[in-house]
Amino acid sequence: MTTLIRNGTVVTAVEKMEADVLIDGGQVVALLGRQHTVTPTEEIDATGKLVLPGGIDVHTHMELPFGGTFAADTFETGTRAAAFGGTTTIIDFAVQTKGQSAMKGWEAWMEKARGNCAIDYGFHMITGDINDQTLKEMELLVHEGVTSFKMFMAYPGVFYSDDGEIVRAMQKAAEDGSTICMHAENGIAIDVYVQQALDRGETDPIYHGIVRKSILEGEAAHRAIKLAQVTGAQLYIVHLSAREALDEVIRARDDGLNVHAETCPQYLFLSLDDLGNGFEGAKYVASPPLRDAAAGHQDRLWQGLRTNDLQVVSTDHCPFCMGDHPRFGTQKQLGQGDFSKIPNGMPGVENRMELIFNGGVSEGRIGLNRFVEITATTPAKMFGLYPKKGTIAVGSDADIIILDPEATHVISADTHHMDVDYSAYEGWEMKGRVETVLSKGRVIVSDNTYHGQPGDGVYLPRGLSQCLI
Ligand code: DUC
Ligand code: ZN
Ligand code: ZN
Repeated sequence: MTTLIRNGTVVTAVEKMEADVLIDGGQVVALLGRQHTVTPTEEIDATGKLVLPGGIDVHTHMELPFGGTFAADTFETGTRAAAFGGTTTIIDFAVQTKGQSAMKGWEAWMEKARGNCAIDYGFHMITGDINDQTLKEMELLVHEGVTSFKMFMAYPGVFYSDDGEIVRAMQKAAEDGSTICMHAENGIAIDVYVQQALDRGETDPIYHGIVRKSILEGEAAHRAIKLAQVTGAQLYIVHLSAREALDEVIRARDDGLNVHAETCPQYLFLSLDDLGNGFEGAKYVASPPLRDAAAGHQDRLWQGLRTNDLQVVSTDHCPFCMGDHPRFGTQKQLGQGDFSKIPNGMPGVENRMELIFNGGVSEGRIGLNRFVEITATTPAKMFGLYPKKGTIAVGSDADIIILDPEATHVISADTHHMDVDYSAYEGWEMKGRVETVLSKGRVIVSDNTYHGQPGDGVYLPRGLSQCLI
């Protein structure tokens, strides 16, 4: 069976062409000029539409146990919502907790995902306990296609690693060629400010944003870069939110170091102001926190995306309900009267592609090719999935979205597909709408309807990063 996407404008990270896309056996088999005589089994008309590589969200947390509860989306609901929004691959984070084997952690996450996903998926590994065994397991995991390891300079007592543990993991990563993904916030210093705020009776969500100072993200980014430099590891800073941290990344890249970074829509579009308005601000509690727009963080992040000092936009999708979740019970409300107990995280996996298209392309901040590059192509290259994923080319998986650049729609929790009872972007009008989504050549979303089933998505063993400087 062959499928032809006809009459669309095909855009990759480097090209824009009037071409028809021929699909066979789940892969792209030809890009054809309009004059061809191919008669496919099935045709999709994309007149007036953009034909783009499916989005790759390299930072999601489905079912993450965190803050006394679990992230609300399962692999089933979260990947289906991702598909609706034009994301056709996720890389989620398997977790190793203290005292546990990393391998066992990965196996547990494989079990959670197996048979449940709507789209293909891979895993990073959160290494929460660096010891001799973990270091050996890092190598074993690379052979299983887990080629990146997330470490936390934040969250003392939970996922936190000290500098010595970071150095040991980075030495091992340098040896194996794997990537260290870093949550760069100085959690030890932040916790002092948290306690001082609570002692003063400052308990509202807004204080989450005030105590987690941007300079402490900059400091952690600097330290992570220096530790990567001394060990020779490749470093990828996750969810970068602060201009101070971006400045460190720019300096490191200018010095020729293998340092990359992602940001997320919430840091490009939302700000400290959203954390105000009493407990409503709990909707926006994530770490790093939303930053003060007046201090210029957002503008600098957009600039970084334009200049390739930032290479990727992911979501850090980690939803918690404002009201009770049917299975997990109380979520954001755990932090009533104490902002430090609000589960950290925001929903977004369904919204990333349209938010970045609307705010980036429709509003003229970035071009179309750059949109594809930061949402699909570089994510694939950064985490060893290219060119199977992240582009439209002969031999690539036919993970393709058809986007109408003129169509508008309004984001709302009433219509989204994430298993969470609010939207961080409620009522926002988007210009540019993902209308049709193909995963490995099959239409899984069209006419606002899901046509796939749990288990369509399979595990992607990943190679090493293809983005070394
Ligand atoms: N930040 C969040 O906001 N949630 C999950 C973990 C993280 O680092
Ligand atoms: Zn993090
Ligand atoms: Zn995260």
